[in-house]
Order: sequence, then structure tokens, then C-alpha cells
Amino acid sequence: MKTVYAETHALRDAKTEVYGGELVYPFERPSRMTYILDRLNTVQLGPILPPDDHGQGPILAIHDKGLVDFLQTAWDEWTAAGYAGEAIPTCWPARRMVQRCPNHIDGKLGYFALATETSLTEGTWPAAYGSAQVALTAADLIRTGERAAFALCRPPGHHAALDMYGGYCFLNNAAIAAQHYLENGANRVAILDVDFHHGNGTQDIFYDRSDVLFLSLHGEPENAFPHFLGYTDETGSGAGAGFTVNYPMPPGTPFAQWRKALADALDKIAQYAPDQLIVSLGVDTFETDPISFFKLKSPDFTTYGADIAALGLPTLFVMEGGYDIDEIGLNTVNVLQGFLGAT
Ligand code: SP5
Ligand code: ZN
Repeated sequence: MKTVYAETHALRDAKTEVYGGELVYPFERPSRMTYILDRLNTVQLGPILPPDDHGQGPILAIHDKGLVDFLQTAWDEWTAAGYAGEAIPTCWPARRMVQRCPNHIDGKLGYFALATETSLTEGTWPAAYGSAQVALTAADLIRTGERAAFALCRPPGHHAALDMYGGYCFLNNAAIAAQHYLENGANRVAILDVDFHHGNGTQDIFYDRSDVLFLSLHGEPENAFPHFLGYTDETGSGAGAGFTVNYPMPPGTPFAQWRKALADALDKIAQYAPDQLIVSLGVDTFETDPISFFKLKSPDFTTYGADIAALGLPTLFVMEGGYDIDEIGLNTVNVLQGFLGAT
């Protein structure tokens, strides 16, 4: 299986994340990529290729121009305001307040952020842009004949919505790839999100559409980030009614239970008969992930990679989360090897 990877990810190296009332070094850090690349090389999964530049067009096909422009200028506006730290939102357009983007950077941060943990930094935009190009280029590999490909995206994307960033995500790489497929001959795309966290951004983007089936297995919102989306009664609206499927699960969920949810999701994907499958691949479901609460073990990742392969669909794996860095390479590549072993 070919991997697409961009070194520009390292331009995002935030020094701060708001966690437990402290500023900590972020869980979502550049060394995540080193460990995954090491494992890809160790098992010789296949060639690792740089992305082609598709420009901003495919990004603007998914995201509001206001968000895209903001991400490019926010750091300069922040430093121009005289602040010494990284850019962290401190106020929001909360209930019964006006949803209008203000002029000052403090207001803009609150307008476009869905969470406070994700500091904006100098290199964030070029890293996020490169990550989206990685997803687009990997999608092209499949469009031109590969059965599967791995988009080694960083920063991740599935929390980024039409006009919001947060949850370590700025641009929704999986959604951008899905739209790219649809604009190049596909009629239906399924996105299966196996990251521990609910893919609120992807759900939001496609919520009223029937050309993308979105399914997410995740920590229940009562107890897990992003807390305000991902319940079972969110099933889509308008033309999209029935095309969103959520599988929230409680703390301590073991693989056997998780795999039953996966089997149900795979049945629904098979019924939908998409032209393309995109897997939002987060390995923060691992038993020792520092911010999550599922109990998958390393061999389970191999097993579910094979489960996904049994669908027989062209499959794009898009990297999302995973924060037990010592094991992130093993767990991620286990999914890909499990997939290949079953094809
Ligand atoms: C892409 C992705 O995986 N994003 C995740 C963003 C999660 N950020 C908020 C984390 C809050 C964690 N609280 C965990 C408490 C554990 N004791
Ligand atoms: Zn996650």
C-alpha cells in the first residue's frame, strides 16, 4: 500500500495545550509521525510519496472562506495585538449571543474555534494546508487504480467543520477527499470514522446530504470530547435523513463490543454500496491512550483492518488521532496490514 506524507506537518509544533487547567505540551505533536513512519519502513508497507499541490479549490469546496482566510492571518493578527503566548480563544458566541464575526483577533478566535485546547501557532496554516494535500493526493492514487492508500495526514481533520477548527484539527482532510471523489466521477462516498472521538466536523459538513454516508464509532458524548455532538438520535436532516449513523460507547468499552458496532456499520456501508470508502483512522481507541477510554489492544487493530477489507471497496485511510506515541506506529500499521492480509 502506498503512503502519502508531507514534511510540512512539522511546521505545526505548538508548545501549549489547555489541559486540566494547565498549559501542557500538546498530545498532538510532530513525533507522532516519526513513530508511524518508522513502523511503515520496518514492515516495508510500500513507497512513501510526497503530495501534489491541488491548490485551495478543494479546500474551499468544503470550508467557509472566512475560516480559510482566518487560519492564514490569525497568527499575524495575534502577534500584532502584542500577545506573547500562543493564540488561545477565551470567549465564544454562546447561547442567545449574535453569530457575527467581529474584527478583533480575540473575537475572531472565539468565532471560529469549537474548543480551547488547540492553540494557533505560526506554522499551523502551512501544515494544515499540506495535510489536506496529502489526503487529496492519496485519493488520486485510488482514483487512478490503487485498491487502497494511506494518507498520513497531520494535523488531523475530523473535528474541523464548515467554519470551525478545534480538537487539534483545522481542515477536514477526509471531507475534502470525499468531495474530491464526488467531483471526479463518484456518486456515493462512505466515511467510516473509527477515531475514539466523534467526527463532529465531518458529520456537520455532510449532515443534509445523501451522497456521503457518515458513520462514527466513538466515546459517548456524555463523557468524551467533543461532548456536544455524536448521540444516536443524530441521523441526518433533509435529503441527508438516514445518512448519518452514530455509535457512542461508554468508558471501558472492550474490542468485542466495539467490533459489534463496527459490524453494524460495515453492514450499512455495504447496503449503501458506495463508489469509495474513506476511513478516518484514529488509533486513540488503544487501551493506554492518555486521553481516551476504550480498551483495544494492538492485535485488535489488525483484526478490524481485515474486517474493513472484507467490504471489497476502494479504501482511503486518512490519519486522525492517536496519542500513545510509543505504540502509535504499531497500532496504525496493524490496521493497514490487517486490511492487506484480507485482500
Ligand atoms: C483528532 C483527535 O483525536 N482530537 C482529539 C481532541 C481532544 N481534545 C480534548 C481532550 C480532552 C481530554 N480530556 C480527557 C480526560 C482524561 N482524563
Ligand atoms: Zn481522536
